Amino acid sequence: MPRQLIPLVLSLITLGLVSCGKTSAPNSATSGEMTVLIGASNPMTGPQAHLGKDNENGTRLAIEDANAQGMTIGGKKVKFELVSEDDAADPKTGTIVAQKFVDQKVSGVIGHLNSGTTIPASRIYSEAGIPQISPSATNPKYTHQGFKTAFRVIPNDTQQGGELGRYVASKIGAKTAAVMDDTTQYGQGLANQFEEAAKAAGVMILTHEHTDDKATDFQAILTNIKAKKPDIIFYGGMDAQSGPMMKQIRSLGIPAKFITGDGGCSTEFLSLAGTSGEGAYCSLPGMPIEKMPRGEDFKKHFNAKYGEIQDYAPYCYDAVMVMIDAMKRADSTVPAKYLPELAKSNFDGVTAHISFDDNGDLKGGVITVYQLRSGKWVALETLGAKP
Ligand code: ABU
Repeated sequence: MPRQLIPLVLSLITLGLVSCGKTSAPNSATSGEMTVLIGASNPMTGPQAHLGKDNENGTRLAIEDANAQGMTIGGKKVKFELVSEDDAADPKTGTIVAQKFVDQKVSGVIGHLNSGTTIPASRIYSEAGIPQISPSATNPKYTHQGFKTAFRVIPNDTQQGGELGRYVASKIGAKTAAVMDDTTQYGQGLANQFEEAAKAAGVMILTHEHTDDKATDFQAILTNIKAKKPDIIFYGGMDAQSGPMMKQIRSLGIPAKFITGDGGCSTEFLSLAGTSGEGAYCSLPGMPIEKMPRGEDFKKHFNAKYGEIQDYAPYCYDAVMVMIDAMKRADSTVPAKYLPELAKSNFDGVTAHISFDDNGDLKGGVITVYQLRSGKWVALETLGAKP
């Protein structure tokens, strides 16, 4: 390109009059084909990047499968396109990403991964009328703010914390517990729900300690916990903390059992905790993958392309598919047109049959408790209403 033309081309790019490699404008119809943007926001950097990648891959797989079906919506052949953003699990960055998605006119959002990003972002999507389905954020507040655009495809922490609190009393036989959380909306919220249910089931809570979602050294807190001799330690937080914490619990000679929620129930926990993790308990919303309606097929399909599932990839896949199903029934990808259909979903997903209550929460969700045995998470029991 002649050097004298460069300033002109740069100006046109800034004004959006020249594309940077795209063949069609987003969410637009050209020559009979319509490109529909689906936003996905996850932590793609930092200590939770492995979970963010897992979510992104589950979302991408669904979009590829939907495109392979060659769908026609509103008389146009549709091509779905993933717009993936890194919110770094940071609430402020989450709102910046949300505004970016609104400005890009995405048709829907799958995410965010964390409750701490999902909740503040949900107001922005609500004001813009853009449907949002979180595959992993479990803090109950997300769907209890009165936003018609907010949905999730997994049970929330009122259910998860409640089931875990009762489980340690009735099945593990704990009489005393130490509680710890990462001070995030997820970790602290889940720990509070656990504490309330455990107390109600007769477990004495000896202490409730707090760390954060960047910490890796828990020696001071664990030394305090050791002196209290709890039967069990509950941690509300993610695997980047619970993995190293587990090692430190054992290296300090603390004999207490250990239990955590879905944020620690990952493949990554197995490597981070190593052999110190043997005997640890965790929970994941939903049935074990082998018992999900189409779990085995999904696992093979996902493993062949991306390797082991970390945590939420099947839920990301379902979130995309239930959104597209609503678009098909509405015969429109316009948010205001397909949103009412999304609320009325009755969809046979990979993970469960998906329908939503008036808040946008999954109806009939269950929680499965696992134990780490010989280096693997083994499903012990599924709790709660059957889907
Ligand atoms: N549900 C655990 C991880 C995501 C979150 O709720 O923050």
